[in-house]
Amino acid sequence: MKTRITELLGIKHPIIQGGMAWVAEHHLAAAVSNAGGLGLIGGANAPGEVVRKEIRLARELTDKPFGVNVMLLSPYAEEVADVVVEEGIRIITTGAGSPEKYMERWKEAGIMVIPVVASVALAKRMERCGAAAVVAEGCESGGHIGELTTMTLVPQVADAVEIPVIAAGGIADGRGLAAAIMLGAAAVQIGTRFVVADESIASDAYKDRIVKARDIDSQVTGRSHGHPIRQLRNQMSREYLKKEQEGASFEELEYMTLGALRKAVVEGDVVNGTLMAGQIAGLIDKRESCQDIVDDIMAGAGKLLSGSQFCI
Ligand code: TUI
Repeated sequence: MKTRITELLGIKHPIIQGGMAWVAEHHLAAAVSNAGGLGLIGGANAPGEVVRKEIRLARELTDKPFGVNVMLLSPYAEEVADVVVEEGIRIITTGAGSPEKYMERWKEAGIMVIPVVASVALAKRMERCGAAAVVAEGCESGGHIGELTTMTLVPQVADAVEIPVIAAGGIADGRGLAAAIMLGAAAVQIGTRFVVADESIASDAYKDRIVKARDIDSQVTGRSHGHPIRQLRNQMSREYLKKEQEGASFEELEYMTLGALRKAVVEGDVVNGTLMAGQIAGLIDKRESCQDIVDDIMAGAGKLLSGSQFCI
């Protein structure tokens, strides 16, 4: 399936892996790229030198294009912004903010910048300052989210900008890809389904929670202080919400979740860890390789879209 995004990024399939903190490291990124999608290394809260190492390790595992996600709330965002240039990265996505202050630096280095946006206003601003595309991410996504759903955000962003739009949030199969194309997107970004991939280093316990999740098993914490995070319900999310309802300060809540994502992903602590995952977790019922995931999505979408005028 050729779209404006497959042509722009030089990839076979219009599937981009989310830049998930702790999960999106070199094994997963390389496996998604080798499967014909675009793998991403998630910079998350990692120092620049850690990201540099991840980039070099990914290069040993794939000769296909892959990118780096720069998480703009990271205390290391500035040094990661330099590392991606020094390492010759060609594709950057950004999350959790506006990358305006890095745009000139990245564009001068010939990098395609693809900001994740949660509103039409930010999408337009990103187009004006030279973004190559945008990811329009709905609040069905796991992790840090905006307000709008994918169904409402994607067509409004697609109408507002000329650059290609990548849909994210609530997409895990061929139906999701086909629907995204119908809404005006030229590709999808997928997170939760790749967390359970064989090549994902996420703990068995984390993967099991996603595979067993039902439709209603995610909830959003942190709305009261403006950092909403979608995750699967567990003791941690319940305690957090209770404290939040009791009016706990931002600092107290932050302290509570310090290192909690690592606990879930790396240590497999699904009781005290933060189990970031999207609403589509209920649809995901097995572990498989990235190649099988990509092939399944493409086969499903191919059937639905055959003869469609929406692909190029
Ligand atoms: O960034 C994400 N998802 C994430 S980042 C993350 S790590 C984290 N840890 C603690 C606190 C916060 C994050 C876990 N999940 N997705 C991309 C995304 N970006 N979703 C929403 C946004 C967004 C929201 C508002 C981007 C820009 C924005 O406004 C910026 C502006 O200046 O208008």
